[in-house]
Amino acid sequence: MHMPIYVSVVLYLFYLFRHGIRQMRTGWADGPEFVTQCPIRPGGSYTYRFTIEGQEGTLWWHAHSSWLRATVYGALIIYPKEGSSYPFTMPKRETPLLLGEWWDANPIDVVREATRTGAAANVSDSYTINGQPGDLYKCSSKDTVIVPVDSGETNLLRVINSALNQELFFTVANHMLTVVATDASYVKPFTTSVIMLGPGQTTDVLISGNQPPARYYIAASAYQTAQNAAFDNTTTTAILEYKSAPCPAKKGQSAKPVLPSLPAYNDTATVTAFTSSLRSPSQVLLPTDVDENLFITVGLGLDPCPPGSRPRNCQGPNGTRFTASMNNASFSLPSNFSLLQAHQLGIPGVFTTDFPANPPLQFDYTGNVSRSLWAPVHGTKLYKLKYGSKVQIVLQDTSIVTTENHPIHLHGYDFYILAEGFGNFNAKTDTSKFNLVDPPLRNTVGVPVGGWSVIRFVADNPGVWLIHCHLDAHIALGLATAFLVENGVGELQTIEQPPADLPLC
Ligand SMILES: *[C@@H]1O[C@H](CO)[C@@H](O)[C@H](O)[C@H]1NC(C)=O
Ligand SMILES: *[C@@H]1O[C@H](CO)[C@@H](O)[C@H](O)[C@H]1NC(C)=O
Ligand SMILES: *[C@@H]1O[C@H](CO)[C@@H](O)[C@H](O)[C@H]1NC(C)=O
Ligand SMILES: *[C@@H]1O[C@H](CO)[C@@H](O)[C@H](O)[C@H]1NC(C)=O
Ligand SMILES: *[C@@H]1O[C@H](CO)[C@@H](O)[C@H](O)[C@H]1NC(C)=O
Ligand SMILES: *[C@@H]1O[C@H](CO)[C@@H](O)[C@H](O)[C@H]1NC(C)=O
Ligand SMILES: *[C@@H]1O[C@H](CO)[C@@H](O)[C@H](O)[C@H]1NC(C)=O
Ligand SMILES: [Cu+2]
Repeated sequence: MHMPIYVSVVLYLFYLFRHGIRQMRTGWADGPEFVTQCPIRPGGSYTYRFTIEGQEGTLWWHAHSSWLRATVYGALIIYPKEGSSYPFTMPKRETPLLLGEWWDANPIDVVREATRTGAAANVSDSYTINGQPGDLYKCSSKDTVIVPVDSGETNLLRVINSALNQELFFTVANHMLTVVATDASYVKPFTTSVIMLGPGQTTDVLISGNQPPARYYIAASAYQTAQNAAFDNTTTTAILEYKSAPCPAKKGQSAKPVLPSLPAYNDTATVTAFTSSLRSPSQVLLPTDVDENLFITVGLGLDPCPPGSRPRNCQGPNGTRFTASMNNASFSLPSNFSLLQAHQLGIPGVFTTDFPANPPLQFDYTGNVSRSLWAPVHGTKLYKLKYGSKVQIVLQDTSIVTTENHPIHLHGYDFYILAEGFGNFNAKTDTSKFNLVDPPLRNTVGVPVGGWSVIRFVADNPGVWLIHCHLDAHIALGLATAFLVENGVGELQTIEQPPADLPLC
């Protein structure tokens, strides 16, 4: 049985995005501004109506307008249906842990400044766990989240990376983590001391109260792969507290919880070990006989400053402006209609469907790329998919400006991650590395720094679905495109009519 969920919102100028929900035919409730709706105006309201089909686990919702999701986000947890249970022993407790990012400034001012100057956006001043930085920052000893556990208990931690721009390592002092799910899909359980999440990703881990009763830090810090780029090099903490822990003051123990060691900010080997351990619980029904074989480069770029520009608007490296693209197309949002409305109503001039299936130029993607290739074209280029087509995408990082791990998120779908690797994808030698048996199912894949990922899905959800880097600093630069998935035959393969209260531009 499908349970409709009604989320009612009255919000200032943003739309909410239920990140990762496989809602079929109701793209109107997806949320990204100018993609599936126009923003909700001040004082306006819009009710998101959608049905959850077959998903269980941890997702989240967030604003999808400019950088408003810096503060507007929350967990969206889908429990097993009544009468069914988790595929692991029922934990005694469950704790959602949302990792966030905080600026000692208005985040909207930060992104506006970057857009105006063309420079890199300012980095955050702290990370947070459930909104609190933790006591490793100055004057923040009272602002620490306590996560309870007791000896012999198991706690299910639902970890969500809600940070705007930073991939994060996550660990707990002296405790191993048993990974049981990512992005609301179960995985074959495995044990690790540290996990890494890109913005947009979730990871459910079981933790056992099998250590001496005390207080232990839960900690997160940056996984940073862009070279010569500033980043927030701080550590946010919460405290895992055994209920039976002796009161530190009374027993004369150190008041400080045990601190875990976190990987170095550039420890890609640890990230690779983690992501390559992810497997579906059993053999999957993988789409074969691929209809659409796409190869999409992802990366940054530098635009020359238009003649006559003021130096204050050309603050990128050597008087340029930062940009980003997929297959050399830097994505701009429309402003008069949402893409989905323009598609549904047949309004011309809002988008084109000429997003290239392959890089327009082949080059050594991760080598020393000639400066003549660094400036992309700008536009609102979509890629059209027939209903039901089987799609494979090689996502290839480039070294233009810098190589970097980009967390690429696809709306409206989950996809299997068949393989990942470093350097340039080579169809002749890398196809044999595909996991065609039990690849993990996710909605966001961290494309390895200077490397590639291969994903596969069936285009069975008609609509207009954004695919983008989940580092918000990169969306603003154009690291995005959208799939226009055509209707199939019959009502159940056709996008629903827009709701009467859909916000218009
Ligand atoms: C960005 O950082 C610079 C340098 O610290 C500072 O002068 C500027 O005010 C910051 N911008 C915003 C919007 O906070
Ligand atoms: C990050 O901070 C640590 C501790 O303050 C310091 O030792 C390290 O050099 C910093 N690393 C970078 C890359 O800034
Ligand atoms: C990580 O950065 C440090 C300097 O901050 C460097 O010494 C080390 O070689 C780097 N490690 C990797 C794996 O790149
Ligand atoms: C900027 O110019 C300097 C000096 O010519 C050069 O060394 C550097 O590589 C340039 N940086 C970029 C990103 O173009
Ligand atoms: C919508 O905006 C685009 C670009 O700004 C413009 O080309 C197009 O004519 C507009 N469409 C309508 C119907 O106003
Ligand atoms: C990259 O290529 C440029 C010109 O093609 C050359 O000047 C530069 O030295 C090369 N850089 C490296 C690191 O090989
Ligand atoms: C992107 O397109 C621009 C404009 O045609 C071109 O100058 C540039 O070389 C292209 N770069 C790549 C990587 O295709
Ligand atoms: Cu990115």
